[in-house]
Amino acid sequence: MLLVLCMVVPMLGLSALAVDKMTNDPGSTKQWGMKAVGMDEAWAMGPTGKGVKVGIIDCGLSTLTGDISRSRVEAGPNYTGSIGDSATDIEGHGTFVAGIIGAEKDNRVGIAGVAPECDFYIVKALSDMSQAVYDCVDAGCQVINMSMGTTYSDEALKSAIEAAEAAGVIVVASVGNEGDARFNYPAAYPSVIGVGGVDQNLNVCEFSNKNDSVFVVAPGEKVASLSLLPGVVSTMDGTSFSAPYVAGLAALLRQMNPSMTSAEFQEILAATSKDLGEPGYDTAAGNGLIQVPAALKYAAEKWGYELNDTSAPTEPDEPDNPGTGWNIFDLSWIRNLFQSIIRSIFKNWTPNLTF
Ligand SMILES: [Ca+2]
Ligand SMILES: [Ca+2]
Repeated sequence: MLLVLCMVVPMLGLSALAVDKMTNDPGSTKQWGMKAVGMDEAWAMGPTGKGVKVGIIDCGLSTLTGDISRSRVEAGPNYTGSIGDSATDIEGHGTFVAGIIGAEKDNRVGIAGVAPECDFYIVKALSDMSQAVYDCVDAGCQVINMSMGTTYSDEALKSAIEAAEAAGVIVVASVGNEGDARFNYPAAYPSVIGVGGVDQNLNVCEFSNKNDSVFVVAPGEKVASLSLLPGVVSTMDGTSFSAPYVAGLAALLRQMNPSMTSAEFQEILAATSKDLGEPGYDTAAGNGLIQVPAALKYAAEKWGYELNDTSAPTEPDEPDNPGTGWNIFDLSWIRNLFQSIIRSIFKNWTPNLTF
């Protein structure tokens, strides 16, 4: 089976447009994509993906980045033959995808993801997509992200996707980077949310495939996320990195309503995404660019869910450098304690101890 991860070879040179700092994560100013989908507002609205298990079928997830704690990651099967279990990654694609979905927010490391408190179930698979889908369903995933595709339909994969739909699991997939009208599977199956990419000017990326498998678009160029180097944020291009924004949104909505179906998710996306290009649905931008605050509000209204009131004035953020006064980062009390213990042990004959 010919299968490609939906990434574009990174181009050196232009860097992403900087945006205002939205969180205390150092890569925040590179996260133009989070701003474009409204996360600067949505992070304060309440849902964080807590309690929702997101399956990622990819090349693994490295927990050495320091921005997705090991306790959030369940390692599923590894079908790739690469070393390590599924909670490792030597290529970086899966880790980058996971960061967009759910990197921890305001922990002063890396970036912030759409659903910063979701749980992850990782299957390392690059050719056994259908088995990996069954694994995610069996593991109780509510959402599956597949930033990959193959250009011909395969009965086994089709059946697996149907089984996921029957089990109420929402599958999100990238539409592919050939830049033409060809279909990629699983994105082109009707129950799967196919996601294309836009650049920083909200134009549909040239490489993003254009056909009726495109349900919505999300940032796909110079997308910032976690590299394999701890603490280092990099930027990448590809519809691989658009799908995880939508998977993250699915996790937020699934927290609000654990029984949301794929059809309901499609209804919410179609009603709340920002139309781009030709008026109405088109095969380049689908129903438009996802808008997370509008989607959460629409869903809250639909389900009678109470979101945080973000119109109320909020407390100013804690400054990055704590000022004068007591703070937990001042460890001089430990030094003082040790000094007094050592002094009491050595009594009067160690007057010149210094720390
Ligand atoms: Ca972070
Ligand atoms: Ca349009």
